[in-house]
Amino acid sequence: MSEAPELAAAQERIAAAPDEHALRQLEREYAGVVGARLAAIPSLPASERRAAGQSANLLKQAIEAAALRRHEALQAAALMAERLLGGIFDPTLPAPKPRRGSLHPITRVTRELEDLFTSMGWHVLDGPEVELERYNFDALNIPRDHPARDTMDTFRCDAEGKLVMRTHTSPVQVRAMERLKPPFRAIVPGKVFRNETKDASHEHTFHQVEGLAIDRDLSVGHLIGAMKTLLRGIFGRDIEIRLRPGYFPFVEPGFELDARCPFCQSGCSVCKQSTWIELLPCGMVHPNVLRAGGIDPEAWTGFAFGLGLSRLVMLRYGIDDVRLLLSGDLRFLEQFA
Ligand code: FA5
Repeated sequence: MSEAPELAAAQERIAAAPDEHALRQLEREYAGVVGARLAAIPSLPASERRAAGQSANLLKQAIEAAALRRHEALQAAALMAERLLGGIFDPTLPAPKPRRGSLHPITRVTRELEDLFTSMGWHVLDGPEVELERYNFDALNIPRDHPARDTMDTFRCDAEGKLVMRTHTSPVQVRAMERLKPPFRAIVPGKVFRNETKDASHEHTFHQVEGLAIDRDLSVGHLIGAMKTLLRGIFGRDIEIRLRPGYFPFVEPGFELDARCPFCQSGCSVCKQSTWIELLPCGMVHPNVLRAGGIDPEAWTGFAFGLGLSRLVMLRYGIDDVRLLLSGDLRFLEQFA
């Protein structure tokens, strides 16, 4: 047999070896062939020995190279098979389910409150988060040198101090009066900002819901009725309330409304053992504020409230740290899915 067809046949058989076992058998077979050739060299005439040695070596090298190529090909195929069967990539499997998001607890409670109030004929209004100082303070009966400005640590947006990040949703009271013809009732859910040190119950960015009703002859009785309806909507049952005097320059009289703790009978950590929770500052709209909104205080009256929505959401879901609400932490948010 001449060398070339012999080599080609060996390479072809090795390239077709179906698996590692068959490949090893062929390697052994050809090692035997090469070994026999080399062993026969001493018995050959001296003139043929050199060529016989070269031919045997050529065969040996060609077989080793072909075996290595086949070995690598078999390994790659085995790896691919493992991937396909081992589930790393299986084109026939159904696609993984997309991760579903959920409504933020603040969004949920806001929507509930919007449903509750719109069902009673209230408007839902919006206002700018970057606010004119005039609306945030002056029009609310808080002039420049008024000490109440100090209680709301303000982020200022320009050197003259004309633009501020609104410190409460109350500026929308005056904006609403400018926009709507009395009588009207409106709530304003929204984000507010204060340059405060953060702790478990204080955030620099938090949510409030402002409420404003303008009509003829409104009284504290109407205010209390509206607050009771609000709390019934939030907690799903009647909640006992009490009013304490509270000072806000834009209401007169002003109150702090406390609700009987909905979580206990005789004191718990939520109500700090007092059985009352401070929930809702509110009051009758000050005549100066009505005037600033273009409404005649001789003809019209109003009541307003400023619900601390972030704290309400904490109460509702038993969240013990306000900083979690806007943390963007998925471990926290996924609990509301
Ligand atoms: C006000 O912001 C008044 N505008 C509320 C008001 C409206 C009174 C209408 C009368 C009539 P106050 O600063 O107390 O008031 O804030 C209202 C509520 O916001 C508080 O009761 C509290 O629940 C919440 N709050 C205040 N500061 C923070 C804070 N740093 N982090 C989270 N919640 C806060």
